[in-house]
Amino acid sequence: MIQVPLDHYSHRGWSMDHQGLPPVDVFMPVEPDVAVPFSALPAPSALRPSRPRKSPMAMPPVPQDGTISIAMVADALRRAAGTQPITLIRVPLGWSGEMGHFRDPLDYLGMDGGAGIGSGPGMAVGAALALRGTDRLPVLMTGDGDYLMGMTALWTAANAGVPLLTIVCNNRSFFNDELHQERVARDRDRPVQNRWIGQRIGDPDLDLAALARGLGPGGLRPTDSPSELDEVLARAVAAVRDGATVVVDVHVTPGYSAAMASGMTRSHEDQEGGQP
Ligand SMILES: Cc1ncc(C[n+]2csc(CCOP(=O)(O)OP(=O)(O)O)c2C)c(N)n1
Ligand SMILES: [Mg+2]
Repeated sequence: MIQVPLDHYSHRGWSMDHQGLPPVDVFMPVEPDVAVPFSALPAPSALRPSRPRKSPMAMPPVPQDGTISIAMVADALRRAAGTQPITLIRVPLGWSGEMGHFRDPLDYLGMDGGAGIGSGPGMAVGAALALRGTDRLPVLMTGDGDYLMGMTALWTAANAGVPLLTIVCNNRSFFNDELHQERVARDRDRPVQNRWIGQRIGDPDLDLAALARGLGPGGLRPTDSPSELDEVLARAVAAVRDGATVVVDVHVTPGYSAAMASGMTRSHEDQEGGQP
């Protein structure tokens, strides 16, 4: 196990930002792309994917109930982009590794260093500005919570003429915290079905694309229909290629990957070694 991080520059010992330190054999405190020349990576087919844990909450790649999953959005985005390389500036928390293979350092820019919800839109505008004039399609795939806490940054993109495609994977919830509340409910023998309280963002549902239009960017009306996805994303990609800042609001099924959901909702007693 080789770890190639610079995380320790942003962590504080007193707050234990680092959380559990992984057991590693080799620690290389440098930028990853300095440490690993891409030619040295094994071909993707040689990498054995880890087997996801089973979780009742895991979002299936293609839901059977006619709703849209994040995996379906990722597939539709690839179809809409065609041969143009995509830079995924951010991915939503429900993203899972198998939803896309990143081969070039510009394929995916990673998360922010501090895990602050609301940082996505601002960082996306900056990244899209840096990519303006290149062959890349700059795409922010974001959760509705991250979008709502920082979306006023999109005015800057409209004002400065920065092409950017924002796809809100709108599960109508701060879903991450529904899972935290579920975990605490389990630990304290409280009703798990109350986990949504204070976290759901619905009733009434928000029109996130209309909010964007109020700031200047283009916003396509919300969609929850798998059959509309291709057409909506094709229109959005065409507009971004013409230089526009565009927001697409896609209603996705709430859920995380199996590994993430089961890790977040295990009670302390369930954890291996019983560590709190
Ligand atoms: C400024 C800030 N407030 C609160 C949190 C705690 N937090 C982490 S994830 C999350 C919910 C994110 O919602 P969304 O972007 O919609 O993603 P989802 O979990 O629904 O996929 C919250 C509130 C945080 N990380 N930063
Ligand atoms: Mg959400």
